[in-house]
This record gives sequence, C-alpha cells and structure tokens, in this order.
Amino acid sequence: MAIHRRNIALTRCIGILTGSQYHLVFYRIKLAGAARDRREARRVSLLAQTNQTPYNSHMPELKPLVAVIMGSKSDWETMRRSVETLDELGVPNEARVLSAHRTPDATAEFARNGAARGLRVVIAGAGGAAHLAGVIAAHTWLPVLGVPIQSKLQGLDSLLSTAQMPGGIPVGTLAIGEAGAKNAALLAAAILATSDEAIRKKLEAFRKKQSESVLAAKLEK
Ligand code: RP5
Repeated sequence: MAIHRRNIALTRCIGILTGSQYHLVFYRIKLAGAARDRREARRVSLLAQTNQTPYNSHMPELKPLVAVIMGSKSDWETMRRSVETLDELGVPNEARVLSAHRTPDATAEFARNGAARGLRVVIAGAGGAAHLAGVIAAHTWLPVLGVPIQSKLQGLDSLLSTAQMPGGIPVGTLAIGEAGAKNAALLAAAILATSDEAIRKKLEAFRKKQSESVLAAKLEK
C-alpha cells in the first residue's frame, strides 16, 4: 500500500517534469538501485566468508540460540567443548570461525545481525591478543561470554585481553581453555533456562548426574 502511494506520488511528480529533469530523476533512481545491489552483494559475500567452515552445519534443523565463535580454526579443539556441552543440553547452536583482526567486517556484520537472527547468547573463544569477544560485544546487546584460549603465554595474554574490558561493554569471561569452553556453554544454558523450561530441566538433570558421578567415585588403594 505504501509502495503504491509512493508510485502514484512519483508518477504525479514526473508528470510536471521537463525532459532533462525527467532523465535526472530516473538517473538518480538507477544510482540508488545500483547502490542497493552493491550493498546486497557485499552482505552476501560477508555471509559467504563466515560460512566457509564445516562447523556451522551444526544442528541445522533448529534455529540457533547460541553461537560459538572462535578466532581461528586452531581454536576448535578447545571450543568444541562448548558445542558438545550445548548439544548435550539440547541447546540449538551454530559454530564458526570469525576473527576480530583477520575478518573484521564479517565479525561486525555477524554481531550486528545476531539478535535479529534469533541468537540469545554468543560464546567467543580467542587466544593471544584476544579481542574477539570484546569486538562482538561492542556490536550487539546480546550477552557475550569470552573463552581465553591456552596460548604460547599459557593463556594469560588471552585471559587479560578478554576480561579487561572498559566499563560499559561487558564480556563475561570464563576460565582459560577447555574448562572455560565447557562452562561458557553451561552459563549460556543457564541464561536461557531463566525463560526456557526445557533447557532448565536439562540443566538440572546435568547437575544431578554430575553430583552422582562425583559421589560414586572410587579411589584406588
Ligand atoms: C587468535 O590467534 C586465535 O583465536 C588463535 O587462538 C590465535 C592463533 O591463531 P592461528 O595463528 O593459529 O590461526 O586470533
């Protein structure tokens, strides 16, 4: 309806234009169309960039609530703990490689669109100069959980780079390495569990099983 009204207004407007004004108006409309096409091509190419890893095919049948992002494919051995834990709790998730430094535009694009795509929590793992979680947090209101990857400096550089955010843009930072990746998934599930009963039940069952296995531990003499 709005488009129809705009077309009528445009036709009326064109009706009182001289020949050269008429061509100018259509030239401008053509330019706007070309700019729109360029924006769309750029959007598609950024998405293609983020879809290059095999990991994002995870649980494709459900809309992901949690995204597990990592700065490099070399982080996967750690970050797969997040995905495995989310899978165990039945939390729909996606995982992909995005780098704050090597793919800055695609990272910002992902962060800006995450909430509209239905994501509710982002887990970001990075090592060394680990700016990934902070950069994602800067572009979204979604809660961002940072996992410092074990690095050449034992992960201390990753921990400080992830945790030491300036006041105003928080990143919830977990432990270094695999424990952090696992706990990030548990914390993401706990955040979702405040409004999702099925996830809350899975989380409670996980805790119960964990307690039982600790109590059942037998020590060798
Ligand atoms: C970071 O640099 C990544 O998160 C990774 O932990 C680290 C090293 O990356 P690669 O050189 O192994 O790709 O951005």
